[in-house]
Amino acid sequence: MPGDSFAAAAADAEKRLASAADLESVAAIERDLLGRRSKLTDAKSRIGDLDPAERADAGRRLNAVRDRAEAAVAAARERLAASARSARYAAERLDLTERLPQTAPLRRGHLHPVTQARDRLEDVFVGMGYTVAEGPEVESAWYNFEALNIPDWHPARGSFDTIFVNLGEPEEVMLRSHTSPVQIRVMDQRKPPIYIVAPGRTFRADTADATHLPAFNQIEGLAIDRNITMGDLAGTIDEFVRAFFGREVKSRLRPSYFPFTEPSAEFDISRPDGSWLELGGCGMVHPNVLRNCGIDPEQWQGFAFGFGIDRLAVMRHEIDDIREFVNNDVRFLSQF
Ligand code: FA5
Repeated sequence: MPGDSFAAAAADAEKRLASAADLESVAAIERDLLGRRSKLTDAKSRIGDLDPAERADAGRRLNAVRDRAEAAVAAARERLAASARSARYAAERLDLTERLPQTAPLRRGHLHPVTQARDRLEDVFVGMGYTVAEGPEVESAWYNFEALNIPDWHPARGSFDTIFVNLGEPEEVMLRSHTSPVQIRVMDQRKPPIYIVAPGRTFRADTADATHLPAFNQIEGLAIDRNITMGDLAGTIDEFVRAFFGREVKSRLRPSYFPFTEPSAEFDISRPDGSWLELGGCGMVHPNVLRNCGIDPEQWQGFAFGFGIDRLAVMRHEIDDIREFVNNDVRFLSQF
């Protein structure tokens, strides 16, 4: 039978395919077995010599062996492709758990000096019995101005150099120009007695110079209780200045004006060279502000203050220029 020698060759080829080490050997085996001048072609041509009655049967058997041989070739190719893939994956593998040998000590960063000042301020006031409150950085005219007794015709609005946000009615939505709106938010929600501080970022269209930044930080303080006086305010400021600086820094109050406090004052602290730096404003909470929050000014009084945290940090570290804080020069920042 012509197919028999092909079947024997195919069985032998199957064994060789199973152990073929590369694609070229597979191609050579395929050519030899199934190609144009192969054992298959030879077997096919010899079918023609057979008795016509035997041809169909011989042809069927030959095709079956051929199909099996072709499948064996395809399987060998797939086996080699799979192992080539895994070899490539192994070569490309990244060991993400690898630890490089440490040649120099790791350098740790630390909190920004202004953040350190803010944390320290919170600690000082928490130590005095205050809790910490927060408010949003984008505010409405009601919270930033109106509830604070600054109606839209009031000239004090001009002094805040407000940065408005293009949302809603013109000049209705803004980046808060001070932390005083947090006073209103707290009094809206809590009943007196209230003792809070509210540190946070504030924004003004101020040109940066040695003592101004367009985005800076303030801390607001609010104390509402029965029988609070200006003396309590002065004592609180004194106490905090001493606790914050831990050294002899003098503070002074100067009469001033804010629509939301009456009487109002500005307070300065002394620099090492004897000059004064304005730190913030303060005063007794205006009765209109208490009324705007549903608090009866006949029963409750309070004081409020607000000052610049960046300015405090400048003082604490005796830095000449507040802009150093936002230059992000690691050589400068790593000193603190
Ligand atoms: C106010 O913002 C009032 N809300 C403070 C206040 C609160 C008064 C409660 C009464 C009762 P003033 O505009 O003066 O006030 O700002 C307060 C402080 O923020 C300034 O003294 C200064 O320390 C700081 N400050 C103001 N503008 C800047 C700026 N551009 N860069 C850095 N610090 C600033």
